[in-house]
Amino acid sequence: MLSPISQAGEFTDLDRFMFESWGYIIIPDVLNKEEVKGCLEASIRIHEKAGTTGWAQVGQGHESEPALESLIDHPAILPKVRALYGDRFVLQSAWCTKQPARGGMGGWHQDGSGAYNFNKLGYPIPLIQLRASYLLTDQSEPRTGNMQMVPGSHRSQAPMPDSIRRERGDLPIGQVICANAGSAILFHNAVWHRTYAHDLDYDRYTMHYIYSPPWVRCSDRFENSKEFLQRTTPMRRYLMGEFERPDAPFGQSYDVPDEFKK
Ligand SMILES: O=C(O)CCC(=O)C(=O)O
Repeated sequence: MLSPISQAGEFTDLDRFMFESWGYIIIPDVLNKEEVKGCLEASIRIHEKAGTTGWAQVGQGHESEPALESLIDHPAILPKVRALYGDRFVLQSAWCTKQPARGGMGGWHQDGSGAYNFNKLGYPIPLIQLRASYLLTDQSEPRTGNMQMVPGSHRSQAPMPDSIRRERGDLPIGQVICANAGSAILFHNAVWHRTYAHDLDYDRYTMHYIYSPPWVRCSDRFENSKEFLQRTTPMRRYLMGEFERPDAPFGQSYDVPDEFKK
């Protein structure tokens, strides 16, 4: 099966071509077994603490769970984000998604804002929420709570038909992403996607890190924990998006971390 397979680290010319053509790339084996285990246990803890039931998302887990914090600036992915955005971007949100055991098909959607749809901004829909999704359970077979994506749909001027959306129906060009736990998917907000069915008897967890230009408001948190800002690294603090605004709106005065100055 065709697949936009990439590698950890540098965003190569081929990565760029695949990302522009399909709207996403898949990076296998980003996390080792120990890291997957740590992130999965952390994910289960934050959902238990939040008392979620059914399909659910919990944000801001990076503040309380070191394993989830370590993915914010993962060296396999951050160079790719930087290659797409330049030096000024923030972590707009970090959502841990649970697809419960024997969960059904999710709804097709593009990422963005229902309050002001990104397709109103122009064509092609700009890159405003670049998502890195880390699979924390095995999804190497279909119907294991995979992500399903429509390749190239970030450039479609036609919407997905309402009938398909209403019925959560299949379409001939949807790719069910099959990848091991520890793989990551990097994708454009405008790609049509959904959660695929999960037939097995355990809950599926995926960690989504969403990177945006510095002027986009965060959606998983009203404010950053002061304690977290104090104790975390300069790079992670930078990605939390706290910058002085008055004299230079929209992040112009946002000093980049030392790593970006090298
Ligand atoms: O985790 C998933 O299965 C999908 C999450 C998703 O599509 C979203 O948050 O937009």
